[in-house]
Amino acid sequence: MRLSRSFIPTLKETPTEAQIVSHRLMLRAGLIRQHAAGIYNWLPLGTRVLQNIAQIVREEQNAAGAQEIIMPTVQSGELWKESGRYDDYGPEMLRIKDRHERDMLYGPTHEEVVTDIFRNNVKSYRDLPLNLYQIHWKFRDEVRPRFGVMRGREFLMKDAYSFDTDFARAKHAYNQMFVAYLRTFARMGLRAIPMRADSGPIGGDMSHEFIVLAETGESAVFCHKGLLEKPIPQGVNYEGDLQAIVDDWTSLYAATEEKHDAAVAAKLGADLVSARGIEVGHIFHFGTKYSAAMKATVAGPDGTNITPMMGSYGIGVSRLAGAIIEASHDDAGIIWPESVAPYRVGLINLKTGDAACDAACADLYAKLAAAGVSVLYDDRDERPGVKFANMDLIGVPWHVVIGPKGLAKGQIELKRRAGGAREELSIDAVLQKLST
Ligand code: 5CA
Repeated sequence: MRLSRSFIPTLKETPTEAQIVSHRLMLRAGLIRQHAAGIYNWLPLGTRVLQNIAQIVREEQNAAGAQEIIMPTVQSGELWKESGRYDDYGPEMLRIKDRHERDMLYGPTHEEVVTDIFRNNVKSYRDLPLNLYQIHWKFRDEVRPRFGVMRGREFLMKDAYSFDTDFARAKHAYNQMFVAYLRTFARMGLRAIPMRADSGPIGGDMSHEFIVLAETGESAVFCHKGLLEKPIPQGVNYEGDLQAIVDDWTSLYAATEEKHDAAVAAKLGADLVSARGIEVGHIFHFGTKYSAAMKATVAGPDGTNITPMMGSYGIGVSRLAGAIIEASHDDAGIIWPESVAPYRVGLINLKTGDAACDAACADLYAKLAAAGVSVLYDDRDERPGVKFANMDLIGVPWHVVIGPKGLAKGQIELKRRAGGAREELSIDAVLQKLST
């Protein structure tokens, strides 16, 4: 993409309404714009990041055996009356009447809808296990939307729902998501620590929140420092027994404020980390809470009905964009991990209008595109300082700088955004390095 043609409305001034760095940088780098309290437009750069995050989530869900679907955002209130949550959910639920005065709502979560799909379409125990997920918009009329996309009212969530015939199998489904989550967040350059958590309005008694430690996090959290270094599981066989991996992670103390036991934690002494954290994922096992209330059953091997055991598994996809920036930025701007960066390379033409610079940039731009590398090419007629500052703010991982002096010697500059290391290389060497 040529910067001269792109819609990336960056801001020079620090927006005063933004209290935390990720919100400031998302506004300044032109990723998002607020539409109403807690409701955002995602501009081209933000959209690319959101899609990259969603794609990692999708790949890891698929690897763990979950299947993607898309459920409606606007739901019928009738289902929620069946589960008993229509009245319980309270003012966080955006309630809507259609033209026939029927109770509708904008979905804050989808346990009822997925259980309805299940009861209408799954008839036999042979069709289990089943795990269905979607990556879709939710609305929760939060009392205090704040920190930009971190606590929005409309937000993008990955929500998965598992169905199993008995507790042992449901535990396996829970473990599959537990391990998939460790891998998902690690691929985004984040260390998310699973912590014992309250299940809140979703219900159930087995629940973990995945927490990224950050000073600006909304919750106080406590954990054993060993969890900060534990290796992420590789080459996982999701059909095999995952209990040992889960036990390895859960045997060390980790709890959110609600589940914190100060007496137990005190025994950890210097190994205890007390910090603040951002909840990027939350998994729940809640047994037959929804399947029983909504009369979802399948025929068992002997013909008698089985009420399936369920779990639900959420990831805050839009919140992650903010969490990644909280974890990876400096005074100059965002430092995107390669896996989620809106572009991999930022190409800076130091002297737009100079025939040699223009030709070299156009040539490298075309060759990188042909190699499948995404490039943001700053071809504007601007001062070098403006271009450097802008590319640092946007935070793409690699900056290639082409100017008349270097070009005369056959050299261009390659800079790593993270750490700032620079090298002088030939155009071919840069092409080779960035194409692998
Ligand atoms: N049905 C379950 C799991 S599918 C559920 O709704 N879980 S949740 O309430 O914990 O939300 C899942 C994830 O969505 C959270 O871990 C968090 O990362 C994200 N999330 C929740 N509320 C918001 C919000 N207001 N703004 C941005 N992200 C949010």
